[in-house]
Amino acid sequence: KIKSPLQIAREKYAPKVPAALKGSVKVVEGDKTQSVADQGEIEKMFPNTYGMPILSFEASDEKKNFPAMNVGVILSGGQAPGGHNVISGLFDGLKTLNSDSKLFGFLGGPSGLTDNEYKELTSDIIDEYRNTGGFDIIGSGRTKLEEESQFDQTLENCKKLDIKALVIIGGDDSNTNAAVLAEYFAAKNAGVQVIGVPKTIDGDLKTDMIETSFGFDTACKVYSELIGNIQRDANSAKKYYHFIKLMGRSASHIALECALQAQPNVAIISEEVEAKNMTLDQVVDQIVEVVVKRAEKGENFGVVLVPEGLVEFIPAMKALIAELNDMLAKYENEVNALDSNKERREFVAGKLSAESSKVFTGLPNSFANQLLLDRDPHGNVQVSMIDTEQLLSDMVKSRVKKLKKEGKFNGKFSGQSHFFGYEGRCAAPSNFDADYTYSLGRTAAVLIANGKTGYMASVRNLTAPADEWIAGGVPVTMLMNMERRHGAMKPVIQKALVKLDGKPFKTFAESRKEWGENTEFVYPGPIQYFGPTEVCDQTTKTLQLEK
Ligand code: FBP
Repeated sequence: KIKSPLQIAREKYAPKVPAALKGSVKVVEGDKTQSVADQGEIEKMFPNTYGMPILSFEASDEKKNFPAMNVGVILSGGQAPGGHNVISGLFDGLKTLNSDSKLFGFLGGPSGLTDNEYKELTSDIIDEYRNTGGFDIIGSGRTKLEEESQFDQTLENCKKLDIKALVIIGGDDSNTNAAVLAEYFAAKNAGVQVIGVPKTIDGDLKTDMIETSFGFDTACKVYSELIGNIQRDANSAKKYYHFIKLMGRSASHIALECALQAQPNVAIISEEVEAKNMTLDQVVDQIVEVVVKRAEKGENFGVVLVPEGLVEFIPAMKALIAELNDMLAKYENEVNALDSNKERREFVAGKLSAESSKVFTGLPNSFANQLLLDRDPHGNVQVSMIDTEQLLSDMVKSRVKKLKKEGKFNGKFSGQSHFFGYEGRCAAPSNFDADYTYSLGRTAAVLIANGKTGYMASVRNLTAPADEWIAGGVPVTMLMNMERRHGAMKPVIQKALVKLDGKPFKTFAESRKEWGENTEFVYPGPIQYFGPTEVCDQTTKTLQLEK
């Protein structure tokens, strides 16, 4: 196999870990916990795993002997840089505790567990993937594990391999499933523990105890590099407005972080749009205002960042999408049986409330069609398939055309649209993500060896040097609340959205006027893996500001 010189050099990188993980570990129990909301209902649904204490690890002199154990691992959902290091950290952690322990990787995501598709991960395989991006070591998938028959099948397959614990590396939905599975196994006294690991580039799986999900750092750095490059191109040619949609299915953490890094002219933050009860037209107005101001200075170019999840945060669109989700779940067969998009749109419009029907029929057809696309297995709209950046560019274009006719705009407007998503999800992890994920893997091994279940591996104090990071575990039920999914109320991990009173957003809001009217672009450049620590080991601006 041919490897790039960087790949070869990166193989030798030894990830940094918290001091407590360097030798024997003492597990210290903190306070008992509660779910973030709906405590009564969540407690009833998780009688065996609700309320467990927070755990933190301390270095210890006591040498303990742990029996050999077989452990299974899956990667779930969208790729995020560092997944391979979670697995290599888990592998090294298990082998350190007992060299006869074995690690099995279930293939292709959660379906590997039910279909019993697996491979043993040996040191030869692990060594090939250290510090690399991607999830290709065992693959990933989005199958939802929620039926009891799937749980029983999983248990049967674990028993065949004498597996004592499963590690589920996933986002909010997958960790929700991990909690449900942990509770099911605990209730049955099945003898299989379940540990989650917080993954997603979206950065929306976080609390005080889970300061960031892995992959967010690397993905934002890749996108910020590209945004910087486009900004320099825009500033050189001075003829285009670039509309860049950034991944992040729901929260706008990625858009906000990239804005803080690159200082574009406009960055829409969905959470603000929702809080201010804005319409799509008002979002467009905001952009047009910047375009007009810049034109007055002769600057007919710029960069606009658009979060992927925007449409779901515009209140009227949100109401429409919620109705569509429930309705498409109910009439799935009828809608699928129709031959043309036109028929589908008409059928759907007839089933919506009067208000939503008006919003739906007022949308451009191509955009309305995109709202009817298949939901993902968790019942979410697949926002990465909706061209919001193009919609906004088109709407700005027609608005400035009108202003020109009225004599209120003297400049030029020409839009280009881009979508940055997949190009960031499998990048070679930054030093931060390589260190953080390896530490999370080592943490998961300690949680397992100490008999814990229903916990998410947690490594915090992340703006300090890795040596001072605090490793431990957080009960997954602590992050849960009740939400409507597929037309029914379900216990799920609450998504962490951008806080409008938080320092990252406030910092952005204080500067955006200047960034809009002037050209104050910053060019972050590519991720550096070797070199001075201020270049190579910086965390995200979000983490630094949230500290
Ligand atoms: P996860 O929440 O599973 O980590 O996935 C995040 C994400 O990258 C979103 O930003 C994006 O909307 C979605 O995955 C795209 O999914 P797919 O890979 O199925 O197209």
